[in-house]
Amino acid sequence: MSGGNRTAAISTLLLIAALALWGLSVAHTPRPAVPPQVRINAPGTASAVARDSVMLVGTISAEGGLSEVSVSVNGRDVPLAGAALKRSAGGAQVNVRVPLEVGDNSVVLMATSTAGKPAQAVVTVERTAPPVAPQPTPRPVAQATPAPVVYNPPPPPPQSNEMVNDADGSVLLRIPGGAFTMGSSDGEADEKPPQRVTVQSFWMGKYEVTNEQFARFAATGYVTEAEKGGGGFVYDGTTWKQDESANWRHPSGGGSSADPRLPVVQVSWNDAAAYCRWAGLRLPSEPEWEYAARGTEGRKYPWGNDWDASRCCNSVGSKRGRPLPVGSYPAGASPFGCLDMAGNVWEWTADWYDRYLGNTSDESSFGQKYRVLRGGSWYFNNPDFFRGADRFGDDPTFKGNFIGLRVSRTL
Ligand SMILES: [Ca+2]
Repeated sequence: MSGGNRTAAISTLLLIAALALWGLSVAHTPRPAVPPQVRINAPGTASAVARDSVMLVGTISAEGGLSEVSVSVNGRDVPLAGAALKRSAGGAQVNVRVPLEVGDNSVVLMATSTAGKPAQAVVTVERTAPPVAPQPTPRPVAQATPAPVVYNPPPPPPQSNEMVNDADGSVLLRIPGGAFTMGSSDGEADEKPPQRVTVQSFWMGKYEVTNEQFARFAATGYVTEAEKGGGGFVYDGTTWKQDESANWRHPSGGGSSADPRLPVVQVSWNDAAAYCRWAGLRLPSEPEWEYAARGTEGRKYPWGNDWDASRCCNSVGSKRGRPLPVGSYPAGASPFGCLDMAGNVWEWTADWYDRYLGNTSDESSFGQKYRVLRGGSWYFNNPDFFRGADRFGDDPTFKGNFIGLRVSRTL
């Protein structure tokens, strides 16, 4: 083959190869896809009427599915557990009360579609009256001679980490805000996926509410749902029964009586919420409850990561079959000092039993049907139910001799 022919042959081969590659690219390159869109509909401004918080309401639509949703205020993450985030097939509804600190001026709602398409909306916070940062009291400078006559105001009392609520006598512990990992990766399906959650400082009941305290509320004329008719569930360690004579005054029905030291039971969620309103308190949110029980290090149980039946009122390996006076297990205290957060009575929380962000289980109980119970109860014989991450939902009208409440209060 001559040099000219060789050159012509190579050129022909290159042309064929180029045409083949072009053909391949034409055959296999999909039409340029329009990336699935994610849109956020949220107001541009929101009024902080209460000065220390603002309601953020927004609608997210995501073509092809929604992956992540998050809310932050001036760079701090805001928890979106429970009723704060309602997912649907085409997106989600966000409805969350955002706690504010001094200087906070914007809330950012972010969303990402399953195809990775991000969107965000910035909501400017308008305050009706700006909060005033507490100013340290200026201390007079000591003078040498001549000694001036100065009035030294008494120092402010040290900030107490414990207080008693006047209306109901609840002992409240100051829970310093912080971040922790809520949920778990190896527990029940409804605890997944674990997520970092930031909790603002708040007050939490040191003990479950007692019969002595509930009697003060009942003295105002309040009648519980069990007393209005139907009674409540009674478990005696062996058999279950719906007992029409059971109510908080007669926890196990019939002739049983309410020991003032014992946690109140046979109260529905509605009763528990009414008690809190009367006392000027509120039920803890799920993140608050779990944070108070597990601490910043996310303990499995209030006292640590290993099951210890001697640290809480339970029926694991025994037939205890009854609750005990609140605070009977000081060695079972949570990192913040709350007692009986595992065992004794199950505790109502404020939140609906709903899906955690990113949870994919087919749990049909999720939604605004059931209220969350936390901490397990005296009759359980499985250590898993005493874990701080364990969740359960029950009808807001349900009552039994194993369910009570713990109070909390905004700082
Ligand atoms: Ca408890």
